[in-house]
Amino acid sequence: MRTSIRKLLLRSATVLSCCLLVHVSGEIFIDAGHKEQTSSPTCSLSSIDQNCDNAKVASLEPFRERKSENDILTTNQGLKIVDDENSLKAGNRGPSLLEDFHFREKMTHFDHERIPERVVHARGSAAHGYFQVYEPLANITKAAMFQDPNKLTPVFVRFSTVAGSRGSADTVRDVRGFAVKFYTDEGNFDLVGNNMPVFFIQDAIKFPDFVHSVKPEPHNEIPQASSAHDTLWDFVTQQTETTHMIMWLMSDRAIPRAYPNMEGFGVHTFRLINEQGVSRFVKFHWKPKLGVHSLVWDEAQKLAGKNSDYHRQQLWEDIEDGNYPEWELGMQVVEEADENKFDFDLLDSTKIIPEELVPVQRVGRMVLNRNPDNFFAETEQVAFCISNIVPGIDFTNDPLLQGRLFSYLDTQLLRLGGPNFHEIPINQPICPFRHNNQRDGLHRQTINVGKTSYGINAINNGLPKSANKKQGFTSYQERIDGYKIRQRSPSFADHFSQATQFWKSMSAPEQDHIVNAFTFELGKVGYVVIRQRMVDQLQNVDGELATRVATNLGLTLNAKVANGNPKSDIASSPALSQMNTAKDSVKTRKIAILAADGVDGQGIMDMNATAAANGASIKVVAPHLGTIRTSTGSSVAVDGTMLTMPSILFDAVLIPAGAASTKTLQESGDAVHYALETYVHYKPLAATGEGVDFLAHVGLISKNRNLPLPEGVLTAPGTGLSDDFRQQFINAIGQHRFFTRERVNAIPA
Ligand code: HDD
Repeated sequence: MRTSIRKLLLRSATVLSCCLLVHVSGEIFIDAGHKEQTSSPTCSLSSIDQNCDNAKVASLEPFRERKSENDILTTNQGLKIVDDENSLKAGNRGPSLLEDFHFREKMTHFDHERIPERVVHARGSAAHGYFQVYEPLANITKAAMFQDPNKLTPVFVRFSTVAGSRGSADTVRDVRGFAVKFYTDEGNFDLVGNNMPVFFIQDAIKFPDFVHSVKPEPHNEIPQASSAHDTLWDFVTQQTETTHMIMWLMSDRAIPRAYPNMEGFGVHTFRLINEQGVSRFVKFHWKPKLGVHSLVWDEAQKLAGKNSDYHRQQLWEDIEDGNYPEWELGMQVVEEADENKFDFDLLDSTKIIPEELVPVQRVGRMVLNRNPDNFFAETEQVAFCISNIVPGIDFTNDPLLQGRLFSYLDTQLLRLGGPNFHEIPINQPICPFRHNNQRDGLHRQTINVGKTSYGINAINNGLPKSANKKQGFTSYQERIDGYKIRQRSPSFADHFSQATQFWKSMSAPEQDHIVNAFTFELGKVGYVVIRQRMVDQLQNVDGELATRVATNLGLTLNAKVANGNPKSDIASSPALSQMNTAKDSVKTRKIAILAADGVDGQGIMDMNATAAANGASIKVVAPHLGTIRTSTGSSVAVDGTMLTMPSILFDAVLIPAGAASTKTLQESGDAVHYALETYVHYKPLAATGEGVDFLAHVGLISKNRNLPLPEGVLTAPGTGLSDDFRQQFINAIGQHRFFTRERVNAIPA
């Protein structure tokens, strides 16, 4: 009789498979099968506001294609099609006939399938979810979505890279877009942010220049999705206001481990307005429950080739696996009276408000729990507009924000083909929204009725009538008094202090990564003069940083740099360092078990149970696919080979006991590389029994077992994994990386 004892978690990175580890009279073998990809639960129309917790998802239901076994192929006009394999021809070998309406319909539709990709943020992926406030925030805002802790406001969130095209790699060094569309009862509110809290420029009029400089160069469209080229650094060294953001771009924030490991920021200072009309300034933050973690640069580059969908796929799989990504919404609230108390301007988007000055209050949470049904219909056609606002929130005079208020609507008109893009299902609000006198235009869906399409009218009783001030949106009545000028405010003049603060706030390994990033990027710049200019610019940030980058580039510091004396009294901001992030969870972490025939099966089972209990997952990686035999003669299903599941897809590696398994691994260059690569990417490595010999064989630990182990390397004798050992390994995986582990330069990678 077969007794199922454990389900091995076995979603491979590319194939969805599952297998069952079963015991038959003391033997372990594997019952492998393919799990059909389940579609996410849908809400029917009748369940809106009842059983379905997401009114937006429910509202999409009428637009969803319904497939049935009785479906017959038709044209778009409903004509049933008999032959979809052959075009209409004059004779067997004759020319095709213009009369072939079916061919023409099929071909013209195909020819018109593409729309312009976003001019920036073209590469992205998205998910549905909800936002829930913890406590009513009536004292600071009247926005309905912030009043009721029992209310789930639907959201659609799109993450993106900035510079690359739609088909570019996920793991490139870049800013990540973090755009949230809240479908509130008062209309859509779009918080279109990034994973970095500042921006490259202070005034929107420079945006086309900045984007042209970072995009592939116009003469040959090289390089794709990379800032490491002449034009970006030419621009950066002409515009010192970019310096703070460049520090973020050169930091580990630009190569996140996964979208759920990123912070998000609204960047600008916005306003919150309460029922009494009192306005306060606010900066929005998204704080990830799983902490802020990053890849290392070598790994990010390899992933760009070996799995260019790395972030997209993880987001998809996390949601399919029920590991719903979650963030807390944070607010830094500043009283109007305090507007001028900072040594930077709140309206300057190249500045943060250090969390140590104004703490981030966590006011609610956002959970992403449903993948889209169709990439184009939802993720591609979603149109974020920073001008989508609700009562209780308002804009400020930040000149970057003001320019964005124009650009987003404008860009959707081109991308989505006209003024009716709000009617595309994913963009429709879930509250009444078509009551106005706008009419017609390309692809209009609404059938407006009646005779009047103007206001004020008498024929239709003046309908639709305007909202009263309590119901609708009114702009905050800020007094404006000034001359019409084209000029940057003197309060925007300090371009370096916060760049210095960022540098000072980094731990030593994070600083090393920044130096390496500058070295890489500037090393790809063909003009020595631009490299030198950047080094000069860095002298305004920190002398040591400038010196280290200059040395790597074979340059010397220029003694004549203007203002080359960064302020010495700038306090560090511990909140900026990823070293201080949450490290208490291994949820979604992936562990490779490197094994071959003769492996200790108990070790695999123990690790599987521990990983699953902690929200992590394992994959058995072996020299070949199929199954491997354990030391007791049973079988274990292999999830992938070292070729298809390289170490860069994992957060940690375990090499279990087993004399024969270890011997095979020692003789395999791929296995040796696997371990070394894991080590130089600072990941936790664990080994038991003979697996420990393997680590010694590849030189990662000393053959003298009495010497201390490198950080994040764990070993234990014997077979199986003791409770203590499992816990230590889980703790190590929680740390994510051991950046303080000494880098072994002799190891290639
Ligand atoms: Fe932007 C897209 C974020 C400045 C003009 N932007 C876009 C997206 C994000 C951001 C996340 C992708 C939205 C999506 O997923 O569809 N942008 C930002 C942030 C900025 C910023 C955080 C600075 C604080 N952007 C900015 C400026 C301008 C634009 C200054 C122009 C004046 N952004 C656009 C755009 C895009 C866009 C051209 C391209 C595609 C789109 O809007 O829908 O309008």
